[in-house]
Amino acid sequence: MGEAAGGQPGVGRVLVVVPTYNEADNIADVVARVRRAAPAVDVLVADDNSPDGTGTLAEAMAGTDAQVHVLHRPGKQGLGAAYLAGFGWARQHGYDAVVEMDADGSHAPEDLPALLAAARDADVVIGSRWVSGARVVNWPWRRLLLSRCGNLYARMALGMPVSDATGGFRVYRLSALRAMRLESVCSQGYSFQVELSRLAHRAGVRIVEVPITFAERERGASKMSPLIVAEALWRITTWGLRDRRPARWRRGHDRWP
Ligand SMILES: Nc1nc2c(ncn2[C@@H]2O[C@H](COP(=O)(O)OP(=O)(O)OP(=O)(O)O)[C@@H](O)[C@H]2O)c(=O)[nH]1
Ligand SMILES: [Mg+2]
Repeated sequence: MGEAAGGQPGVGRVLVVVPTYNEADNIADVVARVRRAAPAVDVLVADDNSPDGTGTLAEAMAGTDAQVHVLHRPGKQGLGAAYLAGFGWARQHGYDAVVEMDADGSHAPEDLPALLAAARDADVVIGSRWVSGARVVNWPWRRLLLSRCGNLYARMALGMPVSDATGGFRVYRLSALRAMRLESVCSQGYSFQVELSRLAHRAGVRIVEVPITFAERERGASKMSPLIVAEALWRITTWGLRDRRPARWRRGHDRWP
């Protein structure tokens, strides 16, 4: 392991997990920016065998920087599966916290120090687009509307005091992930972020939101699809209805801890 000794003050050893699928135009830049912005943290690129060679590019970076690692996965299995594999890797390698971050430049690595500073006094830090001080740059109005409505619906259906439950720039302490019982996670796409918000809220861990600057991707193609939106809608509705049922009607892991 090449991580800087001592890790992040007040947080410990931190691993930034970057899931990738066809991000060859972005991955080198984003990893370099993370390393500059937060030199004490390590990076794990979780690549789903991208046809454009993202995994090979990441491997080359890992060859010259002992704080960069690559998890090669057999094929495209969705964001949630890539993150769960990355979290498992972090656990096996003794990290104290993981960061979720997109590879497409939407999440600015330069915001990472603020997220890590907030993690000193929190179990989960959400980089939020919808709290005071945040900025959203170059997003088409349709995406803005989808995000605002999606978050409003998630907050109402699930009763969570979280402004940006769909965002994917976050810090989780490993202790929080253990308390959240990730074995119940079923999301494939972006509802993964809502599902983890819900599990964190239910586990009673300390959640804080920190304003970020979110920018539309400049290079490469979005993996967002109507199917992904439909999955999120369906799952949020199902969880919302399930959470409202009396405890004696719920099965197994759906009970409150
Ligand atoms: N490993 C892996 N990564 C994925 C998969 N789907 C998306 N990603 C990555 O997850 C991150 C977010 O995906 P994006 O396509 O940017 O999705 P988005 O940010 O919701 O959509 P845009 O705003 O349109 O970019 C990026 O780093 C993707 O490369 C997948 O199936 N497997
Ligand atoms: Mg994106």
